[in-house]
Parts: sequence; structure tokens; C-alpha cells
Amino acid sequence: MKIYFAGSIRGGQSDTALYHEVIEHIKQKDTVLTEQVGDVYHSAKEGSFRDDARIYEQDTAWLRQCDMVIAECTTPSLGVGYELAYAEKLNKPVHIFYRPSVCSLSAMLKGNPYFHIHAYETKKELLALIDEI
Ligand code: 6IA
Repeated sequence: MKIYFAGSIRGGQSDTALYHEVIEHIKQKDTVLTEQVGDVYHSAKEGSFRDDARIYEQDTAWLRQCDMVIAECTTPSLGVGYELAYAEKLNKPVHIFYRPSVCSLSAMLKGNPYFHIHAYETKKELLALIDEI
């Protein structure tokens, strides 16, 4: 399967290393289109309009191509919120993961029955839930 993994970049990068581990785990069996989300070395600084336009075009093309969206939403991100709504409009299956001990997930996600919402606390739990889906 082609997986679109979504996670915060400019919204905050405190979970980037976790995204990287999740992406590596998914890659054992499937293809992840958005590996850069777990790139611990890239900087989330303001980019040029041209760079940002290229990112938008590429990411929305990948959303149209993917078979499933997996999003880690503990760190709130405008970009991830946009991607989730875009995926819903395309009728892509969307699985959202978050740690309730750290964040209160937006009602716009939690209240939408379209989304599959998964609460977890440990990395072990997260990877096991991903294996299940
Ligand atoms: O608003 P955010 O930056 O937190 O949005 C994060 C989401 O938007 C991720 O799920 C990505 O799919 C997408 N996204 C945002 N920035 C980038 C990006 N930037 N490259 C690819 N996808 C992105 C690269 C360098 C940049 C951080 C300067």
C-alpha cells in the first residue's frame, strides 16, 4: 500500500524522531510517500514561496495517489489539519493517532465519524495499533 504519513513540521517538531521510527516501521511492509516528515535534520524555518508552492503541489499529488493516510496529531499542525480534510474529500481511509496525556485532540477531528481515531501512550502501543490497521 502507498501510505501518506502526516505529522507536524512548522507546527512544532518535538515528535519528529517518533515520526521517523513510525515511518521506518511502516516501510517494512508498505511504501511511505512522505518520508521527509520524519527527517530529523530538516529545518522547519520559513521557506521561499516557490519552495512552499512545490511542497503543496507534491503533497496534494501524493494525497491523491495514496491508499491510506496515517497521521500523528499529538503536536497540532495547520498543515496536517488541511491534509486530513483534503483526504476526507477524496474518500481516503484516514487513521489519526494521538497521546491524550499530552494533548486534547481537536473536536473537528474527534467529532468527525469519518476519521478512525486511536489514542495511545507508548511507542510500543502505537506500532502495534499500526500493525493492526
Ligand atoms: O503546518 P505544518 O508544517 O506543521 O504541516 C505539516 C504537514 O504538511 C506534513 O504532514 C507534511 O506532509 C506537509 N509539509 C509541510 N512542510 C513540508 C515540507 N517541508 N516538506 C514536505 N511536506 C511538508 C520541507 C522543508 C520545510 C520544513 C522548510
